[in-house]
Amino acid sequence: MLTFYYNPLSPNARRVWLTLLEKQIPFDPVVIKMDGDQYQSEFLAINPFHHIPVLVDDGFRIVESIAIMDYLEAKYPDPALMPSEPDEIAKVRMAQLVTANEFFPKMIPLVCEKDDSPKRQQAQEDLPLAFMAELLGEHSYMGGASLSLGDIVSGIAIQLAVSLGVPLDAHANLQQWQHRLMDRAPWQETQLSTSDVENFRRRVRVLVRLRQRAARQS
Ligand SMILES: N[C@@H](CCC(=O)N[C@@H](CS)C(=O)NCC(=O)O)C(=O)O
Repeated sequence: MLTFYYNPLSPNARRVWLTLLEKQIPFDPVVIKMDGDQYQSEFLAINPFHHIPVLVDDGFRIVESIAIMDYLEAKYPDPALMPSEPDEIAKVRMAQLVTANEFFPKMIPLVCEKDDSPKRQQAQEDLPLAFMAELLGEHSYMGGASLSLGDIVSGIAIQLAVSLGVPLDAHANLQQWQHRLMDRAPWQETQLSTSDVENFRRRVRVLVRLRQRAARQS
């Protein structure tokens, strides 16, 4: 049996949660509260980087959401969430990596700054939405005709940006794609409510302050 360490508010954990649900893989859920649980020695023994998600499969421990998704895809190939054509594979990887390396870091001010802050406005303008819209093009999904691991990673980030007030009006294809994703039962099951988003914002602000304090002390 798979043991999945996560928190329903965590977008990185939601990547794995959605992969498990889309593939209908049974798992034992363990909720990590993220208010200090992640620094307990019991959890640090599982992930020394104090992050969720973590997956443990019969004693085999995997950290890093994208590595876990790759593991699940290799071990449970049906339904496939990776295309097989070289250009489609590249698009799925771009959707994942541009989200993780370019999109998510630029979202931090959207989460942490007050609603009327100029830094927040700037962050909104800096989000690479035009790139993501171009990547999707006229296709139904990032990797072509069917849902992929690229849609899971980028779809979660763009959905979170929208719930933080970012409009998608300039990108009709991204809007339609978001509706397509939200028609799926696993996406409905794991969607954050308005109060969840506020809770998430509060938790991230605390984490950012804790990291700044740790950096000043080192
Ligand atoms: N690169 C990691 C990042 C994981 C990550 O940052 N998780 C956050 C929750 S979304 C976390 O566990 N934060 C707790 C902490 O930093 O102490 C992944 O993709 O799995």
